Amino acid sequence: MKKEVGKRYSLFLTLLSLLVLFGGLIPLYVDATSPTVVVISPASKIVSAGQTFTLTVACTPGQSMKSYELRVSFNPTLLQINAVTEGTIFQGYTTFFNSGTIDNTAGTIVNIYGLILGAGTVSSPGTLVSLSCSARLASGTSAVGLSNVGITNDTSYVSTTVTNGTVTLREFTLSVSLDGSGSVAKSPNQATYAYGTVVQLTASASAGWWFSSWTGNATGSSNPTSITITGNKSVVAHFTQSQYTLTVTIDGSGSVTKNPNQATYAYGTVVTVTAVPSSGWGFSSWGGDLSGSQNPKTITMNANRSVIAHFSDIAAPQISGVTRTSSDPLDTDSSFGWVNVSCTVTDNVAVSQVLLRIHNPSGSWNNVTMVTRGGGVYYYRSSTAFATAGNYTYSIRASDGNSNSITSSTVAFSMPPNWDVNNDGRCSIMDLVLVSNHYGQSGSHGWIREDVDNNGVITVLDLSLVSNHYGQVWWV
Ligand SMILES: [Ca+2]
Ligand SMILES: [Ca+2]
Ligand SMILES: [Ca+2]
Repeated sequence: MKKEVGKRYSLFLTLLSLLVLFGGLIPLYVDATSPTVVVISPASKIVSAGQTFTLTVACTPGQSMKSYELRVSFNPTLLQINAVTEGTIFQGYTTFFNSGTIDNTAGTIVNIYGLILGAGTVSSPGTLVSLSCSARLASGTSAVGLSNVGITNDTSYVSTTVTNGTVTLREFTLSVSLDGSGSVAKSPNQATYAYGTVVQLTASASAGWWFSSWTGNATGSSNPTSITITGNKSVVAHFTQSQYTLTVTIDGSGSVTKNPNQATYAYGTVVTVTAVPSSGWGFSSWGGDLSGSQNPKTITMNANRSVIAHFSDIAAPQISGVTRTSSDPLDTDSSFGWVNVSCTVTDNVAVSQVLLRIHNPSGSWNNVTMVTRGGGVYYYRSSTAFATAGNYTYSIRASDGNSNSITSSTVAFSMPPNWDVNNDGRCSIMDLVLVSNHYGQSGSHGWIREDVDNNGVITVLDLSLVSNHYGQVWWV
């Protein structure tokens, strides 16, 4: 018997040493019964604003139980308790249950209790009560607290352990996506937002783009706009590429080609402009939003652009139909003789001046202005310009208003002296014969060359005037 006691004592020591060794690791239950555990379930509930949900007060009895009583506290700005209903723990028994008094202003439920009527206890886990809850339109975390928790068996309160819970009313996301090129600033700029937060959205278009509208959970085209967070929100900001016009103005005559040739251009498009002058015209320079005379030239479309192409007249006038008429008979006496030179001058723009350059027999020269009589016809009529006998040449120089000019070919013209009646360059017996042939005739003054002194009658004086030059040669 003692030996047996000794064996037991030895076993006890062994167990004791094990307890000393592992005492820090293995829970040591000294009592025969564990505490009854009362918890809010689920311990951490996450809900959305406005959501209805159920919390329970769950109980794991540490020993047989017969009744419970408790109070609940919560944050009334976040939660509203709609109803308290009896739980499952006393299922199968007739019970007496009081659902308590809900105060959604104070955030309390008091006087919740329940018990088994008559004989009976339970020791299986179950729920004491269910709380039908609504999340208010807010975000945040409410503690759900248990207090005045009492659990009894048939005879007394039993040891309890109480664990509170929380309900978190989640925050929401605001996602912004971009259509086109730009950015959107959120103010405040947060990863998540509490329910009811007003977020201002400001769209900024990239260069060459403009903000056009919002879609998704924002609408319209106001910028900035604001959105109230009542859930997860998503917004699309639409940007539209700016289009610009390229206007070309022509100064002079010609055209300008654009490559690419479009009615409008997106921001940053590089357009090559090529000036193409009309026939008789030359490209001189760019104006407006371009300068210089490079051709072709490029222009970058980062705004509406206006370009002027200046073309200048490079075609000289044209001279045709150079004609000379003169008095008949020719006469160096300006009272009786004249010479008229005429021509036709045309220009692609306008004729500004037509000059007749006369090279005189003496070697001098002079310019005289030809006058127009319309239709491009110009003339110079003179009774004095050719009043000296001898060899002349003349040419016509025509100018437009743009520094273009042309000179006609040179025309030779000889003005015979009156004593060379037959115009053969020398004074001979033939000239005297011609005068003699008309001897005694009369007419208007100088009507024929034989009336050398232009007095209207052929007399000896005419013969004398010729004879004074007999043998002279003027023709060179
Ligand atoms: Ca011209
Ligand atoms: Ca002669
Ligand atoms: Ca005469």
